Amino acid sequence: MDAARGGGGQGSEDDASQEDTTSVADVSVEVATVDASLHKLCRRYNRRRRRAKKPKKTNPLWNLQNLAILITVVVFVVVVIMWSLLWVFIFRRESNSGVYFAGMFRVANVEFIPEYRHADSSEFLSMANPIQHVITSVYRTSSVSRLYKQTIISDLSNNNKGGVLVHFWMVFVVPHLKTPAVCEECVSAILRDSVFTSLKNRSSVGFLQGLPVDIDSILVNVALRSDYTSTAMGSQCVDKLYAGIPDVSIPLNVFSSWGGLTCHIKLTSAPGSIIRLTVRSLRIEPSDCIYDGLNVYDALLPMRGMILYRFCESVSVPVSLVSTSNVMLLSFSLTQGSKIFRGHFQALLEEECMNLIELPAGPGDAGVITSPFYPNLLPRQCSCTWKFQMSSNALGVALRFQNYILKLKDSQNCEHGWWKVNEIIYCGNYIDHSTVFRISTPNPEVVFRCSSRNADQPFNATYSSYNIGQPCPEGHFLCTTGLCVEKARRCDGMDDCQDESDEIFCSKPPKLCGGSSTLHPLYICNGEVDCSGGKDETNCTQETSCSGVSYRCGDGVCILKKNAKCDGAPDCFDRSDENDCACGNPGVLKRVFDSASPQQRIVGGVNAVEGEWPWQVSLHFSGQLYCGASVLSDGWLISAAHCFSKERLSDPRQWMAHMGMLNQGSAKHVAEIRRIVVHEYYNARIFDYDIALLQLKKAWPISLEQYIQPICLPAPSQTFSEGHRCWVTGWGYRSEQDKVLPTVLQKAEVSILSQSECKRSYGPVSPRMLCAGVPSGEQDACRGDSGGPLSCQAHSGGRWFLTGIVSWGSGCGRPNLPGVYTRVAKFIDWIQRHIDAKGTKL
Ligand code: 4AZ
Repeated sequence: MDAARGGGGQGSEDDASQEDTTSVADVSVEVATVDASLHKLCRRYNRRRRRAKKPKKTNPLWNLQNLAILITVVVFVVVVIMWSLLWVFIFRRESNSGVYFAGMFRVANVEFIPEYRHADSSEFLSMANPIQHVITSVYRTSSVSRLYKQTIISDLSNNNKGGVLVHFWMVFVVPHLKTPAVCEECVSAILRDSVFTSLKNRSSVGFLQGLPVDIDSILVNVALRSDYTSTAMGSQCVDKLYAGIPDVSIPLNVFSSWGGLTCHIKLTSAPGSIIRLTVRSLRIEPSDCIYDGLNVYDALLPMRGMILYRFCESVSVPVSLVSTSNVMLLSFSLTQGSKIFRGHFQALLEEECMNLIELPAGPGDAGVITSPFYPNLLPRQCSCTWKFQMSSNALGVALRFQNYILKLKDSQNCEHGWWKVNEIIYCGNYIDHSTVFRISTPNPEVVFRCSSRNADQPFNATYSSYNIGQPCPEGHFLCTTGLCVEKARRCDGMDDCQDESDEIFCSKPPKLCGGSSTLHPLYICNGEVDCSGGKDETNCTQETSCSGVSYRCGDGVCILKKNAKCDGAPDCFDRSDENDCACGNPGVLKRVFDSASPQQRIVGGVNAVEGEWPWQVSLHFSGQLYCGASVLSDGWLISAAHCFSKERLSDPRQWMAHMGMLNQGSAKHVAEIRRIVVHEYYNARIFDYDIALLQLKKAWPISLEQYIQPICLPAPSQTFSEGHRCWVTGWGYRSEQDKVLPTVLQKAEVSILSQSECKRSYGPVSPRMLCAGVPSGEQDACRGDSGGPLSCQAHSGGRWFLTGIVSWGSGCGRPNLPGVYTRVAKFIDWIQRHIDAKGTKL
């Protein structure tokens, strides 16, 4: 009987629970009926209770079951209500986001008074409030009126052009879908278009609802919310300092205890002056300015377009930089830890840079011209003129720069200095060697204008007169870099001109193995037997004078053997040539190198096998394959600068290094990137200095050394002669037209080409470039392979060296258009300097 009743009871409970499910579903759909449904549920529960009570004997278990159901339902309903409220108040709110703009403009015809420096003064408020209303009314009557929230005038500064410079924040609240409506250009255009200027008085000052505003001074930049909250009024982390007297240093010392915040120091100086900031020392964690950094702005608000300089690493040698006007903002982002900034700032009176130079005849340097404010960084805006007066019309002016070159301007803008020499325009560029710019007209006028987006490196040049009819001394050759080198040095296999102009159109040096003439230095101890009996390869460990064709041992002694590094034989007396040689040896996994691979030929390539190229890395940007790289150590990779040159590509957080991988998607290790170091002279137009280092966040696990291993760096003297066979590897496209990237790592064999051959294909290529390919073009690198290795062995079975980095080329796989690679041997000091400074070991 109990059992039968129990079964019936079970049946009715199932029915009830079905009913309950229906009503709960109703509740979740219509939140407003929650109470009614609850009421219904209670009634149903009471009915069931009454029904349950009908049997003469009450079953306590039965009541407990019902109670449990009720509690479950109530909890469920409460959860639904809370979720709905959360959705209404949090998620829906989040779908509207704040968009922040920092802006400034000059209000003319107003006299600045010192009280304006204090944002809480009544004078400030009576000036700022009407301006705030004007801006508000402009945007309230514009196409973005519904999105506009507020304007806050944060600062008023005096201005070198007169009037008052107004610095303000604007906030828009924008549903996600409408974000494009408040783009930087749109918001800026609204303000600009609201200024009415008269063509008649030809002034840039017009009227913004009655306010005299200089239309040329309007600048609006989108800004970060964190910058807004940390600088807008009420922030505890803003300091203001004023330099009223020129040349008086005001100390600036910051000891971070705030950690995790962005703090600002606003500097202003007397009208007519500019500000010089000197950073004496800065101690921060290097992180590409992601965690720690000091941004210096040429404005009073953190405006993206006004960044003067970014200090992303510690500074130990003082650096000074100057502003364009009398305002500057220091924006510190410091994480917890002992972070220290020491420095000072001062007001400088602007001076005209105009120089009259009387140049005497005769050899030797007559003086030095320097960039404005030298040795301070080059400002964003400057102008300087040098007028040379010569003693004879037969004389010209030779300007010898340390690390700078002038080239005729083409259709592009000058990025590192604009020069006008006798009405001809040149662009300046930084380079790692000296150049001589020769002006062959008498009494020339040289005008220089700063044209960099940020503060740039300073430069200097020694000047001398030279004989226009005979620029170089007797017995010398004029290089296209303007340098003069001894004629005997032409075609000697050494780049004496620094641009190889002394080494082009040279016939291959004859192999003078016998007789009295000496054998060309390129053939001596280059690892190849060039003379019968191999006498060119004997006594290679003997000491020689240090030059580009000798190997420098750790103790500074140079030996003749060019490829001494990691060749398995100790050649240096101190054995340093065999130190640090745990590299370039694919090891156990790769037993038979030329083993048959699946036949998938791509730009002449075939599938690689597991462990064959353990230094090969696949670099993924935002989850997509973008470039290749090579492993240099447990903490560093090397790649091409052009992979990271655009702003969005320079954020290390967006990159992942897939290591120890044969098939895409099966990496043995995926590493995060801490920092990207792009070569400071990288030239995006001609791909010169196309090299970058990537520091990993964490060392890759040593347990993976079977799959991941560094490649050896060549010695600066390393030579592989024309025709030497090397391998290029990567997951790049298999042809120019290809739309699908291969899954398996591809390898293709290519031959090193002479620089002359390379120039025959491409015209001028820099000494930092190297060509490799096959005449038919069949084997080549392509898009997606960039940054990856060109791996070479001195001899079969030897260690592999990173001879090149995939850089550029005309298309892919075209006949007589070889791949162009970054010549790694030219960058050994640069690589070592960066890796040593920032710690190879993590
Ligand atoms: C590229 O776009 C690229 N054929 C790389 C290498 C070559 C061409 C293009 C050489 O990344």
